[in-house]
Amino acid sequence: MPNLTHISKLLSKILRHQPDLIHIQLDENGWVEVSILLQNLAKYQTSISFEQLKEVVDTNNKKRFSFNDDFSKIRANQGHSIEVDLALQTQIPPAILYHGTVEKNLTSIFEKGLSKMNRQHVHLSADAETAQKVGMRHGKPIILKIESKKMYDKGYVFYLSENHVWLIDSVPSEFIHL
Ligand code: HQG
Repeated sequence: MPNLTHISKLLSKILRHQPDLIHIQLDENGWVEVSILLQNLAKYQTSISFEQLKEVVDTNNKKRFSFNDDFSKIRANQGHSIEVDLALQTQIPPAILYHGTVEKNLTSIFEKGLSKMNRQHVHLSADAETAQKVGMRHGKPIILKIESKKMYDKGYVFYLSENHVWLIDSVPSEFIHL
């Protein structure tokens, strides 16, 4: 019986990056029918119940997934590498947002700015502590401060995901500070 973390990681992989893994397709907004997801998970990966799926959605530490209103569909809230339209709302950012990274990326980041790399957006955090955790996934974390309000005032568009990750297309180096 897979544990909740295992299910969450598998769902992230399928709903953000590789629906092909269990032969499902996401719609243009990133949703898939829960019944099809559970059926194909059982067929190609591991069998989980609707109750387990709901527990993962409800208890996930980063609120990575959402159901629609009648629980018939599910999607990842952000972090996709495949192209989906999350119909995100634009938002006015706070004065400063944070980005966690590692030293080996710094030369390139200060040369070219922050790019979305394999994802659909650059991910920024509202607090330094969260950025530290994001950076730690890649090694010893370095926290960059982003002058988000200044960017907003210059016309850059910011989005806030369902689970409170700030998203943007790119951040030019002039707005990035150590
Ligand atoms: C770096 C997790 C060189 C960037 C987290 C990062 C987040 C550059 C890496 C979410 C660069 C990309 C995303 C440039 C950016 N030159 N390196 N020009 N521009 N980078 O994993 O932000 O747990 O795709 O600094 O909490 O680390 O999956 O992005 O180090 O919200 O839900 O390129 O993933 O969420 O790495 O993390 P990633 P990220 P989950």
